[in-house]
Amino acid sequence: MNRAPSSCSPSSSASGQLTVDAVVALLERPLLDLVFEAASVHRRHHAAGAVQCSTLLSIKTGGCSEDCGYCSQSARFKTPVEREALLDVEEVLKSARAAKGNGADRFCMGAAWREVKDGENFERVLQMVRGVKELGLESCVTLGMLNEAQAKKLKDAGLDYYNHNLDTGASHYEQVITTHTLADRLDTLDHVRAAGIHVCSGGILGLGESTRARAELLHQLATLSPPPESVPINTLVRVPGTKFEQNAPLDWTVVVRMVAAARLLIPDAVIRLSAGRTEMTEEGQALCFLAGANSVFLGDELLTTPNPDPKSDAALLQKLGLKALARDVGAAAAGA
Ligand code: SAM
Ligand code: DTB
Ligand code: SF4
Repeated sequence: MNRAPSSCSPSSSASGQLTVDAVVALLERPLLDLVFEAASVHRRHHAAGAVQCSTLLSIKTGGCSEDCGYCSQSARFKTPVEREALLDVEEVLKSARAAKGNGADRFCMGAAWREVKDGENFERVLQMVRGVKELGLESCVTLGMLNEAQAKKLKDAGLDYYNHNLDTGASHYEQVITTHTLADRLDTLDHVRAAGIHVCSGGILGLGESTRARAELLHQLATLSPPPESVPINTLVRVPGTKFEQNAPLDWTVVVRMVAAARLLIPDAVIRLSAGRTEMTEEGQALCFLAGANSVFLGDELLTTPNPDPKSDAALLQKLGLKALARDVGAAAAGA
């Protein structure tokens, strides 16, 4: 079902349905108007001083069959990443305890798989999810595509969020990935939703996409019914050996515009300023927080690439008067 945004509607079609053209127009608005409106909507829907903090761990690294042109873990590219087997449960829980000690409220585990396969490895991931929940942390996994029964098993293990990004707009998708389709990704999101797991889905900027492709991605996310609870906005980390290693760095305003438009189109979602923060200035990040970003990854590594030093992140949050949450930002805003 298509839906118009609940506030500050960008112009939409006569039927009131959100259109890609309307999202293009939103992305092209004068930057400060866009940020001002997004900030206003943000403050109506969320506790503006709070930032949800996740920590990531790669539980199974490299050797992936897929050809995602940005990814250090695709077996199709010769990158600095070495292939590793699925980690042991205890090793993962040790990292989760450390993440909790460092202020994270959610622990996200990523596997370089095209899809989940039933068997010993999946059972081990289910044990990891149970263990993370026992530590009192929210749990998130990103394991590639999955079917309905697998989503149900993850839910039964206590999984809170499943991350599965749409990555880019439909018109640009085949320039980035050819080994699975956008329709495959949407099917997995349906299974996650049907199992009652919160959906975390966003995309990547800097893949050579047009403004229209960015608008298509936002349109697709905003018209999911319901839209994702969590929307990561990643900027390409240019990994040597990948298809996009030579892509030009993005102008910082592109990220701000994408965050602000996501905030206006999906007012209730938590928007994560994800990969790419090491190349952003503090000022650029500050504008993203003003425009509605209210989540980050904390910790000096993402999956296989660096993230800002935790001390500098703590200092940045302190300078901006933002507080890391020990629980969901959306729940705090609702007074739960
Ligand atoms: N294999 C699973 C999948 O594709 O869903 C999970 C892991 S995959 C690494 C998770 C997400 O990380 C991708 O969908 C992509 O959005 C993001 N990502 C991967 N490499 C990236 C890079 N070099 N720069 C920015 N984001 C990246
Ligand atoms: C997401 O949207 N960003 C995270 C998480 N979901 C799994 C991954 C970022 C990966 C950046 C590249 C790397 O470290 O390999
Ligand atoms: Fe594999 Fe995921 Fe990387 Fe694509 S993004 S190559 S599916 S690990």
